[in-house]
Amino acid sequence: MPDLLQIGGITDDMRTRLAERFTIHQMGDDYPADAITHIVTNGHDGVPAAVLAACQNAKVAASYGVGYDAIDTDACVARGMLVTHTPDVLNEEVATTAIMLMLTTYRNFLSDEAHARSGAWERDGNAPLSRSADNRAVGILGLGRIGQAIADKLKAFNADIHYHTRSERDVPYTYHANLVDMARAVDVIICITPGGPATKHLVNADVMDALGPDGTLINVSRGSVVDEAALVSALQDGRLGYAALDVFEEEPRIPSALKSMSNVVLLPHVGSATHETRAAMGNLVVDNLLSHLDTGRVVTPVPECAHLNTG
Ligand code: NAP
Ligand code: 8YV
Repeated sequence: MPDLLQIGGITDDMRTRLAERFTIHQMGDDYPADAITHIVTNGHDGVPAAVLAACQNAKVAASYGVGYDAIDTDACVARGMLVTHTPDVLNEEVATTAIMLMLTTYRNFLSDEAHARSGAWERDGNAPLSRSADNRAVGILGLGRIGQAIADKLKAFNADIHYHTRSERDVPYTYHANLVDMARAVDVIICITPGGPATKHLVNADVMDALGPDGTLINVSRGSVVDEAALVSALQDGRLGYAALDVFEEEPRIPSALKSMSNVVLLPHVGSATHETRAAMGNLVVDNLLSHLDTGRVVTPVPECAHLNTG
């Protein structure tokens, strides 16, 4: 059987399917680098340069996640290696996470829940009023597969939808070629672009200042998209009102300043983390690897590698 290098964890279902067709080697153990033909990894661990250099016969790296900024696709393409990811199967879940972050921030549900649970309701009376999440102007930064699912779900809240991408799309929302202009026009920005150098610190102090003291920044994309130090300063100074974050610059580290702020909601990168969606992602990872064994082609190559997917 061909040799597969496993980087990071995989689910039991993935292991069961993969073990029927591959000899699985775990990174960290001694593994036969020259024999490795396939690699399974994830959006956090990527494929370290040392592994790429050692596994000269690897033909496919299949990643568990849609974002692949942790993988050097240029280096993979240069040596004819296919990289796959898991688009679409997680759109609805990640969009739901973004909407839940927006609702939680506007309606102050975390402190309301604490008010109920702690006995403060009986002791001190009603919880303070919150802000309505309905009828808001929402700016989506990155209107791709997940951004569109977020826009669809926002219809239920009668949102006035704006978006910023590099290329304008044929959609019934207000397009802004300039991100600061969009920030001035909306109440909330939801970040859902890819990570990597092209989007690093796209959301900077100017964007936060334009969003303003009543504005809310939601990030479900990658921590690198938001300048985290600038975010802490903007929230501390009151130049930005609220933030809700699923992703951080140095995961799993979250700056302690953010942890102490009551106008911030924090999640540990759980945008797609349900049993159902993770099972669908895992199946797609395995489908890619088995398809390559059977046909020489993969199911969902990243765009940079699509021209190599010829079988
Ligand atoms: P996608 O379909 O490729 O959409 C990406 C969108 O971002 C496109 O609309 C693209 O439009 C825009 N974009 C790219 N670069 C940009 C730039 N420099 N400035 C402005 N807009 C830019 O990707 P997707 O499937 O929706 O996934 C998006 C990202 O979400 C993933 O890459 C991943 O990092 C993140 N994600 C996070 C979680 C989580 O658990 N929190 C889960 C899944 C995904 P243009 O090309 O026209 O600019
Ligand atoms: C996962 C994600 O947490 O798909 C992505 O890009 O960020 C998440 O779905 C991650 O990739 C798991 O490896």
